[in-house]
Parts: sequence; C-alpha cells; structure tokens
Amino acid sequence: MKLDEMVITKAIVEDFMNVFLDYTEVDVAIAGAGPSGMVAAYYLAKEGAKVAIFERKLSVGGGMWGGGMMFPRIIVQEEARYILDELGINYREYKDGYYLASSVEAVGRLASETIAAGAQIFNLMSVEDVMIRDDRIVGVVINWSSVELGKLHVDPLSIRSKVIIDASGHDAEICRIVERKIPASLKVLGEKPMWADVGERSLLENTKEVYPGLIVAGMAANTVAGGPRMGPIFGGMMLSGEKAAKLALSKL
Ligand code: 48F
Repeated sequence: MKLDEMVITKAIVEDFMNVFLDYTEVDVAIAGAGPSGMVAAYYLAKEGAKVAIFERKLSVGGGMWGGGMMFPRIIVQEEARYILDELGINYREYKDGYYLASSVEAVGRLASETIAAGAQIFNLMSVEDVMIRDDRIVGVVINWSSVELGKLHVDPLSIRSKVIIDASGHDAEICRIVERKIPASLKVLGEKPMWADVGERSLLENTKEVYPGLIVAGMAANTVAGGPRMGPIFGGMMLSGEKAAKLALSKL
C-alpha cells in the first residue's frame, strides 16, 4: 500500500470538523474531563443525551491519574462501589468498605466507557466564558488551550447548550466566571482543608444547580459551597458525577 499524506491530512481535518460542527449545539456541555466530568458524561450519554466535554489538557482524567502523591492507587468507598462495577474497573477490598484500584486503569476504563456510551471529548480546549440570556446560562465559550497558554489575543467560539456542568475541579472555574461577571448571582466560598469524611459526604449535597442552567459537580461543588478537600478517595467524585447527570437529565 502506497501512503499519501494528503489522505491522512484530509481524513483528520474533515472528520474533526464534521463532529465539531455537529457539537456546536448540545444538550449538555461539561467543563473538565476529570472523574466527575467523565462520570457525568457517561451517565448522560447512556441516557441518550448529546454531551460534549471540553478539557483543557492533552490528557483526560484530571487529578485521578496520579493517585496519592504519585503512588498510582485510588480508594473508593462502599457507597460508590457499584460505579466501579458498572465501569468495569478492577478493585480489591483493602479494609472493610475501602476499595483499592489502580488510578491508571480507573482513568483508562472511565474514558473508554464514557466514549463508548456516546459522549464526545474535545481535549486541548478550555472553557473561558459562558453565554447568558434572560438570567440563564445557555452555552459555553471555548478556545484552544494553546491560545490560553500562549496568552495570544485570539477571540473564542461559542457552543450552545441546554445545561452546563462545571466539573473543573478545585478552582471551580466556570462558577468563578459567573460570580465575577454577574455580581450577586453566586458566591464561591472556597475550598477548606483536608477532611476526607466530611468532604466526601458534603460533595453529594453540594452537587446542585448553582445558577439557572449551571450545575456544579466534583471538587468544584465543595469549592463553591466551602466544603473540605478529601485527597485520593474518589467515590464522592463518581457519585457527584452521577448526581449531576441526573439533575441535568431532569432539565432536558
Ligand atoms: O481536578 P479534576 O480531577 O476534578 P474532579 O472531577 O476530581 C477531583 C479529583 O481529581 C481530586 C480530588 C479527589 O480527592 O479532589 O482533585 O472534581 O479534573 C478537572 C479537569 O477540568 C479541567 C482540568 O484540566 C482537569 O482535567 N479544567 C479545569 N478548568 C477547565 C478545564 C476549563 N476552564 N476548561 C476546560 N477544562
């Protein structure tokens, strides 16, 4: 077989552009492909929603890859074990109710199941703003991460979405944008010091719609509500993603 670079080039550009054009209007746009964002996308796509995740980095997985202090293991507690089973992530019980899994396998399986369920992941794209009409978020504003990293003065593009999920992690970036641009709309209280038990419990409670059309999930939910961080235990992230998906589905 004689290879032609022009076929390779056209295949990549044509296919990407077709998908990207199709995803300029979605049911749910998610900022961040960490564990909470991907779990949310998985459950949404499984129910037939058109869902796009925009991820700033080259790789998906957020803070899950590195386990605890680069020891590539994560803990998932009993309450979220059924999500490990659903995603086919292997684990073993370390101690009553504490399940141990490989962080690398967990990210790999989560990404693969999320994509297989039908979610689209756009990596290397950052959400830098939102669109608001009549006091409701109606879309996200995105740009290539390289534009952001290079501090280039390049205008972004917009994606219309019925619901937005902020799954951007510790910085709760999308909620902070809303807080900054629409004064008195929402208050980001900031993350509190490590407390796994309280952090994990409050995460689920704090996963909610914080502004019309904007749901916050994962660590961002605790950052908004002033809840503690919890370290390398990931059951709460997964349960939060699942709850965010249910909330979003109820609004579609
Ligand atoms: O930080 P991250 O993993 O968030 P999460 O799903 O999970 C938190 C845990 O990893 C860990 C923890 C558990 O104890 O606390 O930290 O809440 O993933 C967030 C992803 O969002 C991307 C970021 O690169 C990361 O992959 N991200 C952040 N801001 C943006 C973004 C943005 N503005 N646009 C696009 N992606």
